[in-house]
Formats: sequence, C-alpha cells, structure tokens
Amino acid sequence: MPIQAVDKIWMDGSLVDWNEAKVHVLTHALHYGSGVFEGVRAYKTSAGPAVFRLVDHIDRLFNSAKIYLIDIPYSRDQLVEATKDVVRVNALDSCYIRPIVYLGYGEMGLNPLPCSVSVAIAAWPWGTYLGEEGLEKGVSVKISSFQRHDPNSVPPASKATGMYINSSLAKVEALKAGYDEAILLSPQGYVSECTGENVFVVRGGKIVTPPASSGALEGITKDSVMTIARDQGYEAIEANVLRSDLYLADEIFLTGTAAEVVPISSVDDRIVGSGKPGPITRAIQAAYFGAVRGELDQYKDWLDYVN
Ligand code: PPE
Repeated sequence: MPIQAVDKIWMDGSLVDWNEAKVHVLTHALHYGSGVFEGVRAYKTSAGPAVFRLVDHIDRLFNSAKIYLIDIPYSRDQLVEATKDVVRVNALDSCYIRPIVYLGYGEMGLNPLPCSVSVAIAAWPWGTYLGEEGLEKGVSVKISSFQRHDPNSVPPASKATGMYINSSLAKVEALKAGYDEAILLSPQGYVSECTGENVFVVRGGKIVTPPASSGALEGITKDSVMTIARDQGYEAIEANVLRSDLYLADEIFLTGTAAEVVPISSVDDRIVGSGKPGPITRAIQAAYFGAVRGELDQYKDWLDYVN
C-alpha cells in the first residue's frame, strides 16, 4: 500500500518537512536491521483524534530497545507527546503512526554499542491493511514453510526491524501461492502468529491464542481483544495451538494494529466453519471498532486524545 505523504515528520527532537526526513545510505540500521519500531493507530472520535493505547506502544518500544541494549535518548513522556504532536500538526483525524528507533550513521560493523541512536515518528492516513473485503468476508491463509524465529536466534518479543525479513519471506510465499496471508509455526511446531498479526482460534465457544513462548508478539490488539472477549462472557486463554486446531476451528481471526480484527476464511484450503465470519469474530470486531472510536465508555482509558 503506497504511503500517502503528509506535511511533517518528527525526527530527533524536531518536526521536519516530509521530504527532508532522510537518512544516510551508510546508516547502521539499513545494513544490519538494527532498529526497533512500533505501529500505532489514531482514530477519529467525537472529541477529535485519539491515539489507541499510546502509552502501551511506547512502553513496548522501550522494551524492544532494552533487549538490544539500545538506549533511547528521550523519555517515554517525550515520545508520547511527540506522537501526539505529529498527529496534530499534520491535521490527521485518523492515521497509522510509525515510531522507529534506529542505529545511525557513523559506525560500521557488528558491534552496535558505539552507534548513535536516532528516533523518528511518522504518521500518514492508512486504510485497511488486508483490504476492505478481507475485513468483511475474511482472508485466506497458508501455513508457511518458513518458521517463526527461535527465541534464542532472534527474540520475537522485540519488535526489531531486522526480524521482519522472516515475515516478508512468509508473506511473499503465501501471496505467490494465491493466499492473502501466512501463519508461521514455532520451531517446536506450534502455531505462532501471522506475518504481522496475532491469531485467535475459536472452538466450542472457547477462544485460544498462542502464548509468547510460541514466538508470538505480545500484541496490544491481542490484549485488547482478550479483554473484550472476557467482558462479553467468553473464556479467552493463551495456550499452544496445533496446526490441526486451525483446520478444525469454528472461527479464526487475526489481530494487529495495522490489520485490526480480520476473520480468516480458510487455512491451507480447509474452509473455516461455514466459510463466513462467525458470530464471535463479528461481535469482537464490532466491539474493537467501537472501542477505538471512543464509542464504548468502558474502554475510554485506552484512548489518548490529541487535542
Ligand atoms: N505480530 C507481529 C509479528 C506484528 O508485527 C504485529 C504488529 C502483531 C503481532 C500485532 O501487534 P499489535 O499491533 O500490538 O496488536 N504489526 C505491526 C506492523 C505491521 C507492518 O506491516 O509493519 C502493526 O500492526 O502495526
């Protein structure tokens, strides 16, 4: 999906023109994937734009950096305020926001410790990640022949830029084979997650999602959906999921900031349930959109108003 340019990007402490937000070709992160990032969304509400679970995203950014011993040269509060500034100054009422911390220009080689640390926060209007039709009718997925990282190879708990080359391999394999998205298994053979989304399986009214030990990211949408599901009276738990659980599920859906809540209609050509989004998926999807748009009072603490 093409990026739609806006006016300003926050870069290392100041707002710069969109076209000036550049880095040198010898930037460390470009060569070694030495960066960590977040994906955040702001939604239009009746009280103006609100960023969804902003503090949780900034906290995860700091945790991602900690794993790689990257010292972010700003405080959490500064990055929270900078994120809101970016939405405000670009007059965006709903958008995707991409904070990124990356090792900069000046050092080369595999020891990252001497490198400078840069931070940027960009935002742009970004529609439905897996398509309007996918959101409505569901997407087809394929179990990837590529595995999610072993935690002792690349820790999946850190949203590191370099980690995503694994997701890209899986995504391209799925697209070339005619599917919309891939699901990766852990090295132990359990279901982990999609290329950029967590996965939920519904069977017999019970909702299950793989734990972090399967290599799944601790998704903020996943956490929101667990809360919503329990508030609706469902049992929602983290547990190991087998490939065959996907084949036999009543409903499956994926969750992510970019993707939001999207039904899965088939896995490896096995139709999920009736092939149409099921009632639990629908109910959770509706509540999620209600929450992000500030329409549900019980979830108002998740919103950070920009104005
Ligand atoms: N797993 C992975 C690997 C992942 O990248 C994401 C977010 C999630 C799960 C869901 O996490 P959360 O957004 O906190 O619910 N993926 C981000 C990047 C997607 C991209 O294309 O880049 C996102 O959704 O913003």
